[in-house]
Amino acid sequence: MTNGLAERLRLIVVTDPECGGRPLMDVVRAALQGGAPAIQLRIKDGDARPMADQARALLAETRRAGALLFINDRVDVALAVGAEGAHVGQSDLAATDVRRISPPGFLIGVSAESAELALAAQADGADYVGVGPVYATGSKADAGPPVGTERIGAIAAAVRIPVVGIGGITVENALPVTRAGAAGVAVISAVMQANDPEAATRALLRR
Ligand code: TZP
Ligand code: MG
Repeated sequence: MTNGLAERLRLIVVTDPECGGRPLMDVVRAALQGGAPAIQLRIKDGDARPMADQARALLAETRRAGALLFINDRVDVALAVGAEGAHVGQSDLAATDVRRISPPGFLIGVSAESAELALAAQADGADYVGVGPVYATGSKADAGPPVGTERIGAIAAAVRIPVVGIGGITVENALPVTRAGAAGVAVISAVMQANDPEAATRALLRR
C-alpha cells in the first residue's frame, strides 16, 4: 500500500457535470484550494476522448496542488493520461485485471457494499474500498438503499485497506462516518453544489 494513502483518502471530491452552472474546472480548483487531497473524475457514459482531455486538464491542477487524481470506471483513460488511480464498480474491470495492465503503484479503488465484496476486492489487490450509499443521495439514480454507518463499521473491521464512505455525506453528517471506521469520505454534491466549494472542502476536512 502507498505510504500515507489513508491520509490522502480522508476526502475524495468526486466531480459531477452538474456543478451549479459553473465550469467544472473552477469548482475543482476551489476544492484543491480548500485542501482536497484527492479528486475523482466521474463522467457517466462519456466518450473517451473528451474524457481524456478533461482528465489531462484536471491532472495538471491536481499535480500542482499535490493531490491524487482518480478516474471513475475508465481505467483506460486513467492509464492513458497517467492519473494516480482509478475507481471501479462491481461491473467494471476487476482489480486483478486492472493490476495486470497498470504500472506499479497505480491506485485501485473498488465499490463494495458488503464485507464479502470488500474482502474480495482486497484479495484482488484493491488499495481501498468505497462503501455506500451511506445516506440517501440524489446524485446516483441506481445507488440503492442507504447502508448506514453500521455497514461502514462492519466493513472497516473486516478489511485491512482503507474504507471510504460515499453517498449523501455533508459537513453535518460526515463525522459519524469516520467515527464508524472510515478513513475518509467521498462527496459529490457537498462540494459540487456548494455556494463556496473551497469553504465546503475546508469544512469537510475539519470534520
Ligand atoms: N456512489 C454511491 S452514492 C454516490 C456514488 C457515486 C453518489 C454520491 O453523491 P453525493 O452527492 O455525495 O450524495
Ligand atoms: Mg463504476
